[in-house]
Amino acid sequence: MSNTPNTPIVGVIMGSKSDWETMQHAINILEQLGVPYETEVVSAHRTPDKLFQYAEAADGRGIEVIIAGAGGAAHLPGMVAAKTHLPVLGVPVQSKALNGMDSLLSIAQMPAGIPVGTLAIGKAGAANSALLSASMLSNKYPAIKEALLAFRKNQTETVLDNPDPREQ
Ligand code: RP5
Repeated sequence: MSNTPNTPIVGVIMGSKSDWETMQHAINILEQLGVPYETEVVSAHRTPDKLFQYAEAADGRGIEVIIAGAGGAAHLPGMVAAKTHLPVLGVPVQSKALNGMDSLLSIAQMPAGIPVGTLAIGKAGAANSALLSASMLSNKYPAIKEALLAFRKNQTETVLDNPDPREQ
């Protein structure tokens, strides 16, 4: 059990600024839960050397979980996972050409030995990547556990308090 550090413990990277529209939903949840994070663009194809440097240095800088979002030929999460033992959560960004099926299959179908925890396509996957990060960190950091449990309780109560589907 530890106090939540002031320095980032979750790294949220994405292949392009165009992924921000999706990945901001991960950031929103991390902020709600008080999880220290960092975020930046790291492209598997356009900045491959930066990808290697980021993945190799992450553990030493105190990062405990990496969330990687990418679309299309989405090699970012898998290549990051290949260069670090840290858990990597992959978010398939919904591509224009193939609606994210390309992203999903690129990220999910890893060879045995190098896992990527693959989330759903798009906004739901981004939000859930942050919630899953919080779950992974919750037994070490009591404040994150408390925030996560409160988030879930509030979500449940909101649904129970509004059972009429005709009312928005
Ligand atoms: C991937 O290619 C990115 O993750 C993004 O989803 C996709 C398109 O990138 P842009 O052409 O919009 O920069 O590398």
